[in-house]
Amino acid sequence: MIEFTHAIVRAPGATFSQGLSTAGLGPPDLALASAQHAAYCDALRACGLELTMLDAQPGFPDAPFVEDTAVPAERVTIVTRPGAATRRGEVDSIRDCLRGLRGDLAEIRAPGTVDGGDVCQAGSHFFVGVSARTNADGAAQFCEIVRAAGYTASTIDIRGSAKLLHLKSGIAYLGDGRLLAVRELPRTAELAHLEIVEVDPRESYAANCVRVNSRVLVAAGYPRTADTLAALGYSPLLLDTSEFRKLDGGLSCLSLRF
Ligand code: CIR
Repeated sequence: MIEFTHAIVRAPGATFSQGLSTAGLGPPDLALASAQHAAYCDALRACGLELTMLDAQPGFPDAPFVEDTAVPAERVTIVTRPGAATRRGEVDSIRDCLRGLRGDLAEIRAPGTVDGGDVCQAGSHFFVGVSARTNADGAAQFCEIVRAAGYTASTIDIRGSAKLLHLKSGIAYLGDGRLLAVRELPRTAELAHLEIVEVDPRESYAANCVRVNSRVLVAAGYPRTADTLAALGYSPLLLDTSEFRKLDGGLSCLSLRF
């Protein structure tokens, strides 16, 4: 498993409650979201990561979901082109930040769209979700970029899985050849060599957990998933994400880790 040393995060801004949402859970509370975000940052620090905190962007309510704007892998860093037009402008400050921290960057170009939430790295293989946000052109560009850097890559079409906004809404790579996944994940041939740990259908949201070094960040309130992970020998670190869930977001979306 990659040993992360760094993360980029962005706290929610004044307009956060206007972010995109299909959850039907009502608007998020900014004060609570800010407190949850601060606890998330503390958790990343507790996992040994140094944080770069970007300024809030009131013009982009969804900007705290930084994961969608870039994919910083060991051998290449890709700046994405988010599928939602209202989110495209988020990439400018991410690009500037990553250029300083990571050097040369690859970019997804129009008409391609990719949301980082659709990209799941499992060792040296990238799974790329084709979704309502990541189109076939963007997924193909992404695969070509990472293959040129020496990785393998394949796509998973999740457009038939209405509950999944992004691929990583339904899966998380835990390391050790093991994937946590919701039952409705389309089982492609490239998944065959992985051990798939199925999330209890009552806890689908908790599939979006994040392995960070010796810990696994898990959404609080999903005890079956936390117990399953603990039984497998992982060390779950529970975090309340209620306000981010209201905007269809989860734990992975809130940081770029490298
Ligand atoms: C959006 O709809 O784009 C945001 N409200 C939520 C993005 C969540 N990101 C992610 O799952 N990677």
